[in-house]
Amino acid sequence: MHTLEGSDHAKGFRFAIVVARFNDFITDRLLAGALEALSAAGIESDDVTVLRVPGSYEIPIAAQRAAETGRFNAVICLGCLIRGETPHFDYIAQAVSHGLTHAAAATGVPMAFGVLTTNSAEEALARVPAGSGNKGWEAAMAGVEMATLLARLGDGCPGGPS
Ligand code: DLZ
Repeated sequence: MHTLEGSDHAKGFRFAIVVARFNDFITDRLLAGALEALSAAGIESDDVTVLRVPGSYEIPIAAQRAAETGRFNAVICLGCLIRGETPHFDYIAQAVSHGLTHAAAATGVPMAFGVLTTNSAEEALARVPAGSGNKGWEAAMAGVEMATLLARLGDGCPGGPS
C-alpha cells in the first residue's frame, strides 16, 4: 500500500490569494492569517499574488482566471458573508461554493475555501484571531497541503502514476 500526503512546507511554490473587500474588517484579518501561514510554510512573498475583488460573489471568476494562467499551484479564496435581512446571503454562499468547486474541477488547480458564512459579525470576528484558529491561516495551509500533494502525484513517487 502507498499513502501520499501533502506537506506543510512549499518553498518555491506559487500561490494566488483572492480576497473580497466586502466586510473588510474581517477579510483583512483573513488575509493577514493567510499571509502568515504561507510565510511559515517557507513561501517567499514574491511567490504570492493577491487579487482583490469587490465581494464574495466575484471570487470564483477571479480564482478561475488566476488558475488558468498556469502560474499558481493553488488559489486561496477569502471572503466573509454575514447573514442579513435579505436572501442575498444564501444566493451568494451557494454561488461561491459551487463556483469554486467548478473552478477547481475545470482547471485542476486546488481552490482553498476560506469564505466565512456566519450569522453575525461577532461570529465572524471569533474566526479571525491573530495566530492559530484564524480561518485564513487554515485555508492557506489547506492550499499548501493540496499543492504539495498534487505535485507529488505528478512526480512519479511511490503511490503516484508511473
Ligand atoms: C451584496 C452583498 C451582500 C448583501 N452581502 C455580502 C456579504 O455579506 N459578503 C460579501 O462578500 N459580499 C456581499 N455582497 C456583495 C456581493 O458579493 C457582490 O460583490 C455584489 O452583489 C456585486 O456583484
